Amino acid sequence: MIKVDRRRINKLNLPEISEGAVVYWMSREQRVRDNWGLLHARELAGSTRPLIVVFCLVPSFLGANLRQYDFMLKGLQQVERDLRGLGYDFALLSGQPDQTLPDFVRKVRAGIVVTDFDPLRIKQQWQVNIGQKLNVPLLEVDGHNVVPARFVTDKREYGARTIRPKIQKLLPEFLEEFPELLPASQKGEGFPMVDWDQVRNSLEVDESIGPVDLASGEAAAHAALNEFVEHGLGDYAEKRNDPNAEATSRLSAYYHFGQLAPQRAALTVASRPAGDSVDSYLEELIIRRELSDNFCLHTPNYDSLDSAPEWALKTLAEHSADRRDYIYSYDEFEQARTHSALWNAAQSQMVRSGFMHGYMRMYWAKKILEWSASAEEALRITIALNDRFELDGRDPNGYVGALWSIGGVHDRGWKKRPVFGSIRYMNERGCRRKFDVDAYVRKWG
Ligand code: FO1
Repeated sequence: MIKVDRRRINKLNLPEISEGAVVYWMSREQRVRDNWGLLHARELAGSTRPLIVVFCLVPSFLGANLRQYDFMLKGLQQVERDLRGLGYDFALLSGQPDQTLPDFVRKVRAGIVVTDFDPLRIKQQWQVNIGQKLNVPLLEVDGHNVVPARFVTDKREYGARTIRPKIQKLLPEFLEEFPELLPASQKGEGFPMVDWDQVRNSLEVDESIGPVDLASGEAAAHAALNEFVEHGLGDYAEKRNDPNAEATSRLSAYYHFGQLAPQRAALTVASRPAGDSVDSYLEELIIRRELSDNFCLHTPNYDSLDSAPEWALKTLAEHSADRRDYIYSYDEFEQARTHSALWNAAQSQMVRSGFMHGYMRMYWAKKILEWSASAEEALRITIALNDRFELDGRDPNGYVGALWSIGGVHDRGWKKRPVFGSIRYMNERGCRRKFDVDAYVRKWG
């Protein structure tokens, strides 16, 4: 018997459940296994209602390009195959979800709709619009956070130090094994198979940023998790800040597209012998990641400098007229044409592989602050480059990472310096103390 914890579920509109199918509108959690939203939809379907899974493909989502769409579509194709294998219907709708989904729900005479929690503005807006248009309930299920974002706290937290005890207190209740998704009990409507080639051809995205060499899909995500736990985790605490060691998990694209549940990774990592590596990975995976969702959920302008704390805005304003040794344009940054071989190498790593090492992401963004005309401009450039080249762009983690580096979000004040004021400073000398900078430049420069 599937029973999803009610504290993961949030009802977004007023109508009560009526006769008919259950529709699961998949969006952030693009997987079949370990998916609380899909499991709850299955729970509601029980033995009497058909369950239809639908994905709304937006022809151009927040400036995403072929790199991200290619990865996402390959994963979705596997989702369709696996769902059909269990006897479920899968449909792909093209267009804006608030234009297409309500009609679809009416057409299939659904009695209830379930979707994924996502703190991004556009998702929240879609949900409000769709909730208003439906005459059946729209439920949101948090399948991303181990401790549901709406439950852990009802306000924006100051930082890891304030959210950590709240999450830790609830972890024993929420870090539970997932039930298995049972096969369909009711025959569906028999939706035709999606024509994925046609879907690819219908995209209206920038194709100049091409796919990268990372296998997409739920199976690949599980394989990458197991590979990391077997071969990378042991050294994680010691080597995670060394971009040459490749000791990080490289799972972020799988989390971003929902091909891997953070909770699955947490269960797997937590089952290993206790130690610094397990602790520090769980800190990143649970506390830091859930802190990002908390920030975006309670900060509608999460991608603007206005959302930085007051002390940070004050110190940046005091130093806004400081002389900059270098000022680069967006194009110069994009083309890795700065004076710093280390910065250029980090930029090239991201452009070529769709991934920049976590430690370098901090250094890279801090230098954009140092070498831009203003902090606002620096944040704009950082987010634009991140969203264009990273596989996991346009994610709460990315917005919060940029604001941590440039706007002091979730950080505190440090020793004052030109341009930065008391925003934490990083420089190449610090990198040299941590890793072999020349080897990194040789590899990516
Ligand atoms: N979510 C959707 O529901 N439909 C889409 O067409 C879609 C496209 C897309 C492209 C690039 C990308 O990085 C994300 C995309 N997402 C899409 C959203 C994604 O699943 C995430 O939920 C959010 O970006 C972060 O929470």
